[in-house]
Amino acid sequence: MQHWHILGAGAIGGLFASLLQTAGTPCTLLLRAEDPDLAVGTAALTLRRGEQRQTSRFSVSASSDSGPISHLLVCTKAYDIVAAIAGVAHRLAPGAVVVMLANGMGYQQQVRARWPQLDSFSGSTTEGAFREGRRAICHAGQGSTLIGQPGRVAAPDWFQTWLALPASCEWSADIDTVLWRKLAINCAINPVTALYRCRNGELAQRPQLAALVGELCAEISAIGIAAGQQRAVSNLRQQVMAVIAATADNRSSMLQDVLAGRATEINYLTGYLLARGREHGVPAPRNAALLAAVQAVGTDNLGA
Ligand code: KPL
Repeated sequence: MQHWHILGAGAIGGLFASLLQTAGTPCTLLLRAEDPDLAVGTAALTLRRGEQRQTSRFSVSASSDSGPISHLLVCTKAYDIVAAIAGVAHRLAPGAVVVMLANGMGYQQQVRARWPQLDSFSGSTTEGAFREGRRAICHAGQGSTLIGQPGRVAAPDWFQTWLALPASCEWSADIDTVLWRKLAINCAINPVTALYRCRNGELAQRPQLAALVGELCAEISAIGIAAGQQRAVSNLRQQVMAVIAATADNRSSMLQDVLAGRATEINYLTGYLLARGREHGVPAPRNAALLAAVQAVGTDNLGA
């Protein structure tokens, strides 16, 4: 029987913990020093979909405990992933499964380089969930989740559990393209909304912002093509406009971070993109200006 430990029980971590446990797979929430909402012992989380509410009870363990962890789902912010895994590394035996579900790129390579003995996987989700309170999560929009491991075509056995969840979860034989596509879309939307403090839909409605998004897309595509990611960035502008239309009322995750005074994921989005641009000699002045502007607003450290 698989037993999953969840690091980062925010909206997405809490959603997957609830989905896994409801489907019969036990989950333990991992407490980090900076989690004010949890205490070691047990915790109840209520998942709301429209008028339907379902409460699940989880065991909560401190990261610093000593019990072994065989399957770890990490849903922290991108800039926290390496530190969060370091906090439980003593509990992870060689071959332990680690699934990382966060925006951005760069941390996947950092984790693989630091803990090559772990079986680490990356994912991308479009599930729409937000915290409604300390112990409640609203599952506002059903999306889909893709999980994979660079170079691995067939899904590992443990993934059968995820296939059985009441959510759309699929194995991706080409996770790099999936992550790059999400990175490209986030780079074109998130920093602009964070800087202009607007909802996603305004990027289509305000001509000046729509023009900026178009220029960003052109630079992102040029870098993606130079980095061998043609498939990820094909028709990027259309893909971005479709996401803007589908999420018009949303505040992007980066805008939410800025409004809450938290660090943003800019270094794992635009920072990662610009590093690939430098590697391939592709300039991206619009993206570089946005990186500097968002770094000036937030409290970000260069990590990617
Ligand atoms: O992924 C997102 C985010 O906010 O991080 C988008 C797709 C832009 C939706 O808001």
